[in-house]
Amino acid sequence: ETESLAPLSIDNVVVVSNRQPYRHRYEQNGDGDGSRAERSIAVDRPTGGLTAGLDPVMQKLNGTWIAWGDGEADRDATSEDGQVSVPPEEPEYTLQRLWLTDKEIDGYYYGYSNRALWPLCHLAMGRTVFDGEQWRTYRRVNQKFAEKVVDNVDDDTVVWFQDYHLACAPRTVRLQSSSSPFLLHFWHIPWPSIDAFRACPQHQEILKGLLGNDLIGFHVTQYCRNFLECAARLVEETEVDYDRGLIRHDGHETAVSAFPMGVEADSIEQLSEAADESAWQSFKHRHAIGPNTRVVLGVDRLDYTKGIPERLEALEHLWNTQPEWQGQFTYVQKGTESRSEIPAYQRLQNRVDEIIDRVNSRFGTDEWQPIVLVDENLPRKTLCGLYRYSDAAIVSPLRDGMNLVAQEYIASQVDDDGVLILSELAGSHEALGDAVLSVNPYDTEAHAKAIDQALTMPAAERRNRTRRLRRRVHNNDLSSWLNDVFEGAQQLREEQEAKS
Ligand code: ADQ
Repeated sequence: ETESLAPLSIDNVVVVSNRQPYRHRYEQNGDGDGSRAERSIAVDRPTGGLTAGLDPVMQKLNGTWIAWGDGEADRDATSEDGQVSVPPEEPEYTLQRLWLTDKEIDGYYYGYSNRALWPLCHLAMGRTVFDGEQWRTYRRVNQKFAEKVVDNVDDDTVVWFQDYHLACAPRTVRLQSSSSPFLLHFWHIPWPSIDAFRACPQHQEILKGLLGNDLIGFHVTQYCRNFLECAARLVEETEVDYDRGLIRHDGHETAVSAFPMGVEADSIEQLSEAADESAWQSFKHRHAIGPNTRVVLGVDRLDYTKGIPERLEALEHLWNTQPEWQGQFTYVQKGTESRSEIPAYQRLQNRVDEIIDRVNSRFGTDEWQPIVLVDENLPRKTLCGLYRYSDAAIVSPLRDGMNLVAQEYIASQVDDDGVLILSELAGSHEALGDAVLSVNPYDTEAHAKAIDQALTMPAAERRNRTRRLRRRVHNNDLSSWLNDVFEGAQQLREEQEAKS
């Protein structure tokens, strides 16, 4: 993977993220009483996505990764000063852990990050909770992260912040560090329009925190435009150059740019090639799906932004208005429980269960169950097998920064035959272009029609569309995204040096 990375003149990188790339945990040996002598430490390593993609880069650059440590095994594996070398068997870089109390995790993670910023950025205004105490905790935890960064940088360091958990940290680093590291931030979720963002009582401080960065990346240009407008109109004394994507504030310049993220297309394709049809048949058998019943797939975290109830209602509408589809296909929802400490997520889970029960009892027969919910944890190869052998997939978020499931589904189509139904409101819709079957997830009738269309599409058209999509996903994969981000930082740094 790292072979494809262009040679970088960046050689000192500090990544800062909420989640850590390696997690230690105790494993029970035998059936003893759990005393220390009978336990050993195991390490969970990154599987898939950004963390897995960034890990080899960090190994190559011998960088530092700052994240919060979680639990007793993490503590026992970490030195006094919070450091642990990873990967454990052949150390290449430093994982720098910081510790948070339960109260801090509540206020910062389950609180402000996921009850204020997450719904705000996804335009779910009715679900936002702007709680003063949670906000102060968020700011304090950001201060903790910033202090760790300050301890680990010099003038040559590129600091890379990940996501909405760390909006305040960049400005603190800029103000408190005696050196001038290059600060880069990637925001993985949408940036809303000013009309939504100004509702956030802390909008000034969030924006100013982010304007501590030298470069901020978003998935698509619309989020960049929204951010530029928020900065121009909500932060006093800013100068914004919309054409060049530059914001000047407090004597410092921040560049804003789109870097559409991709997936590890080659390895997904290999896993999909390796997934054989007999494993697929036994998956179907395990879930009481007939050998000749077609399958439409959905893979999501159980999050209210993913449009799962809306999708289930479109399916219900289809089976109701076109009964000839009853018994013809099963919809398989792979859903992973997520953030279930938060009431809105518990309500969503209940609602999903309710609709599935209703639809299954309304249309189901002894031979056929319309909807199957799979909540078991599937290995990546099995997931790629599901992608490959299902007839169609529905990715219908109400709002999504990018959505990588859509791209993983395309990368898995080694037989060039699966149809992707994709929401117009996902960032990946802009990235994938016109060869997908588009849907507005709020439009139940059109959604049902798209499912009908996916299942009746002629083979030649499926092949044609899939080939075009696969090319796109391969040309814009995860390593090319990493390259673009690092190159963007490097270029800007050179420009800064030339100016000073
Ligand atoms: P997420 O909201 O988590 O990520 P997404 O990009 O769809 O959304 O998924 C990330 C990864 O999780 C994918 O690799 C996918 O395979 C895996 N995944 C999701 N549901 C799963 C399930 N039920 N079982 C197994 N694996 C599952 C956030 C933003 C997105 C953005 C990413 C990356 O919300 O918009 O694309 O970050 O920037």
